[in-house]
Amino acid sequence: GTNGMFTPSEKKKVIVLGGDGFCGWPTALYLSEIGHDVIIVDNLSRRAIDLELECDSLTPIQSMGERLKVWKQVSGKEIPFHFFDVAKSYELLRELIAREKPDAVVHFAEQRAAPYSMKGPYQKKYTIDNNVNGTHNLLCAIVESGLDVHVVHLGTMGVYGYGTSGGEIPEGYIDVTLPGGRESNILHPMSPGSVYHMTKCLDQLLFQFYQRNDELRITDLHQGIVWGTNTPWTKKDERLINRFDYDSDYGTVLNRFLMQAAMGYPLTVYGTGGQTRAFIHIEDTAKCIGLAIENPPKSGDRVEIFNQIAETHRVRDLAKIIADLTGCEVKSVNNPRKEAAENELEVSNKKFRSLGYEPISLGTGLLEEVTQVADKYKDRCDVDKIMPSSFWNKKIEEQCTDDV
Ligand code: NAD
Ligand code: USQ
Repeated sequence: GTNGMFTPSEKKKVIVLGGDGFCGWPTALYLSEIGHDVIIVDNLSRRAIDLELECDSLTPIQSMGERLKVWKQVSGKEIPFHFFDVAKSYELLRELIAREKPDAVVHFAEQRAAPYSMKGPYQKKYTIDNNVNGTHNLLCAIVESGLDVHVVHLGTMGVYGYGTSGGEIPEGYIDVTLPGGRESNILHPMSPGSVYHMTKCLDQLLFQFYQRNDELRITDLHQGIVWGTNTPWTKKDERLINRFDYDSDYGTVLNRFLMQAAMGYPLTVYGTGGQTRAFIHIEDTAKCIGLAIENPPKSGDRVEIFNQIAETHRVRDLAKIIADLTGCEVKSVNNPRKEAAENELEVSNKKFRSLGYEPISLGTGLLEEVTQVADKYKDRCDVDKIMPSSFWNKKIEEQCTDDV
């Protein structure tokens, strides 16, 4: 049995926007596995960005047609796939929702890499257009449909920012006393660290507005950095394998370190590595979304916010854990980002815990990731894609390139 899985109280129809991606694919399989009727929408833009960046998933991912054929063979379940752009094809989205009448829409379909969003004007503008329009189209289409559809959005811990505020980060909202003494409960102040993170802050305002104006039922999941590759469902057949990004734009820190360890490449700690971040395993991403679908807010309730995280770690501590495990070296490289060199981070995840979430912790499966995934596919790695190639501003770029 798979730890932490549950049988939903009722079978639901769920549209997964962005169901070809790193989080979306394993989540679609999980939701299908536990009995929901799943429909995937994706415009395959992530695969197209691989062409632009001249790199590829470390793991050999199959075409969507192949993925869905194999899933049918191993599970007996059919997942229809619709190829269109959620940000550009409003009519297709509206028609799909009106026709399928889903109970829930899970929204992963955004450009999610902070470094890519800072690469240049094209990527900045694309990230804003794609993410803000995609989210708005979804909300607008649900209102137009007149249906009571629960929106489950993948947001980020990064909306809170990584200052040294001190104290625990609550689940979305804080009590404040406004000037003049008025008591209020408001969204935690937002402090995005990239154009990408900024789009998630804009998404939050769209959700607040559509909840108040149209009583949409919305859950926003402030997710930490996802690590790992496979889940019990993507492991059912090698052709179901999940993507694994290791390049400096899309690779996230822990997965990059795992791949670097397998390659014998010194771990690329940016600056002092004093940055503290929140982490969650990919299998828990899927399970938490199952829990969110099972526990929708009631109509009229404010936007439900969960902090979707398992634990927090400092970057240099992560590097040390992996160095101790594998014997690899650790290297400090100039930080291509504008961010606090050192920060504390304490995060509440009480609500998910109260729903039965038991997180997979870092100790579990780390070495298996190195040997079964990173090491197994390391011939596919292009080492030229490891060092940073997006810089937060011109000054930082000069410092970083002077060093080389
Ligand atoms: P991903 O890029 O692998 O997947 C996103 C998918 O959405 C891709 O398949 C892409 O083709 C699709 N997509 C993008 N724009 C689209 C559009 N306009 N129309 C249709 N499809 C579109 O990213 P991911 O890592 O799976 O992240 C999914 C979501 O989870 C993102 O919103 C991200 O912000 C959030 N998240 C990810 C992480 C992480 O560590 N990977 C952490 C926290 C939050
Ligand atoms: N870092 C290194 N070395 C590397 C790569 C990154 O030291 O080789 C550092 C970065 O400077 C940063 C931290 O590690 O301080 C995290 O970087 P990351 O690329 O792993 O994660 P981030 O940019 O925050 O973005 C990722 C996902 C994004 C999601 C976010 C969740 O790409 O979609 O929203 O994690 S969160 O961190 O909670 O904002």
